[in-house]
Amino acid sequence: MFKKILIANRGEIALRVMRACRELGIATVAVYSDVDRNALHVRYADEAYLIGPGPPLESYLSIPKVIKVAKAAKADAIHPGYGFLSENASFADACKKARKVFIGPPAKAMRLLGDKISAKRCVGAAGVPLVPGTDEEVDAEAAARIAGEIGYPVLIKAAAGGGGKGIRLVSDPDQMNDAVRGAASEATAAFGHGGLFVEKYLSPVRHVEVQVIADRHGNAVALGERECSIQRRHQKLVEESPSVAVDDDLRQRMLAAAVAAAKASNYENAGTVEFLLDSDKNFYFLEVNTRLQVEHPVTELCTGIDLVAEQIRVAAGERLSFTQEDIRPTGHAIECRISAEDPYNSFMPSLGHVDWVEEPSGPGVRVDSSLFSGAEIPYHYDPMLAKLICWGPDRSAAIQRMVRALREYVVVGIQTNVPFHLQLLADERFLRGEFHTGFLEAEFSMASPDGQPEEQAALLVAAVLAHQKRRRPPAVAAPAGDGSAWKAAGRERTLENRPPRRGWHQRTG
Ligand code: MV4
Repeated sequence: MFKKILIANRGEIALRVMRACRELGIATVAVYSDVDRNALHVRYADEAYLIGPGPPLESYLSIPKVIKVAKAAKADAIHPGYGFLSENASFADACKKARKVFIGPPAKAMRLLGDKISAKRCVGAAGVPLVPGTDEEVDAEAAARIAGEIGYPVLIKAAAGGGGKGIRLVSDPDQMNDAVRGAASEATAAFGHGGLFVEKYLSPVRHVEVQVIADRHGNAVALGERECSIQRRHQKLVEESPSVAVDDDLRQRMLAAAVAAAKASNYENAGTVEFLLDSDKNFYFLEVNTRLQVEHPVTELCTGIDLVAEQIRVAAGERLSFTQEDIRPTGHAIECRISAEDPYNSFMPSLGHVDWVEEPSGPGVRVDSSLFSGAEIPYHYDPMLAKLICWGPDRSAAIQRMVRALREYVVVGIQTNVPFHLQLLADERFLRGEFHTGFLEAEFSMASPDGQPEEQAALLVAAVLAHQKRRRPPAVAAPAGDGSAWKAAGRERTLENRPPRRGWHQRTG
């Protein structure tokens, strides 16, 4: 087993990985940028090295800098977390060259699956259903011919793409030339490769993904599905497992397809096989994410498996500690991504100083967080600060627990999207499980802070007043420890001064 692991990441995921290392008795090495000097992952690690300024290209994305620290600190292996270098096959090569184990799939599998065209060809050949379209690169002429055959609307997608970049919707032949030109230039700019393919545009669809993990001894196991349709501009906001749309028969087929995709690509380590699921319960392979994902805790809470510990073990050459038959997911788990974004202001990033934080806890609640009182939220990185994950015996118990936990969240100094989550979790369609990938953008609108629908013109004045109230910097609730702040805020109650007709348990704030 490894003695020391370098974690080439920051924020909550760096902490998550280090916690697994510590439980396994493995020493941890952090890397950090200037603006992360006081970050939690730096304090948690056994050793930490400054690697450069805030912009990711000069720090967390710099392969030479990360490799240099790994060598100097004598780390045996490198865990890339998600984002940054996690899906960079050249980084996996660089690790190998420096004789550091990359905790992830082989570079060859990363390259095969990173190209969506070769991924479709490989996974399709294993019998997994594909969206009607091409598994070959197309130009505008070929795209128009194929679209004529499968019927409009179609999507033009970048082979090097993923996560929504380099995609164009084409509803009729007139739009084809512009769409192909636009997608190709966007893909070239973003990925350095402008190859395109065509697919029938399926709508409405759900986004359902299957967690897999494989060892280097030919064992591959599927750990259940996650429903990820609650997203906005390709950013997931809420994930849950199991999916309300997946019954036992469908699950068995989707999990078998995911294992077939892993085996066909000679996959090793943790990965996620993404599918689209239509309203007739047909599923179609989309792509494979060759990393640990943000939403992995949802699967951990239902299966009891520590995915990061398992990633480390299989990267060290061990066999998976379980078989497919051992996996019996129990209950229901939901994750809300907590980010520094103002849901009342089109999810604008809300950066700066965090004056005070109190995070939820209690039965069935997990908080994977990089927040602390006094934290600075830098501008250079993703605004996701924490993940709140709740488990319950069934979906409604998990949701009730999540509502309870969200109400416990206190973050003073910056805006967070907690109010969005509370409103979503009260939405009838969400509660019935009736949603698709277009739900948030097409069917959900954020109410104003006092709970009134924003679009009601008659309430404009009230909304503006509420807005101004919200904008005023909140009083810092940092208690002095002797209750004086509470008393000064006029919130201290005794039996004598108790206001009439207000129950003790009634919220006063
Ligand atoms: C699709 C699709 C409908 N039909 N492909 C968007 C990101 C990329 N990874 C795949 N995406 C989609 N591909 C076909 N043939 C709809 C989407 C899509 C989507 C997929 C997953 C999660 C959120 C999404 C939001 C909008 C569109």
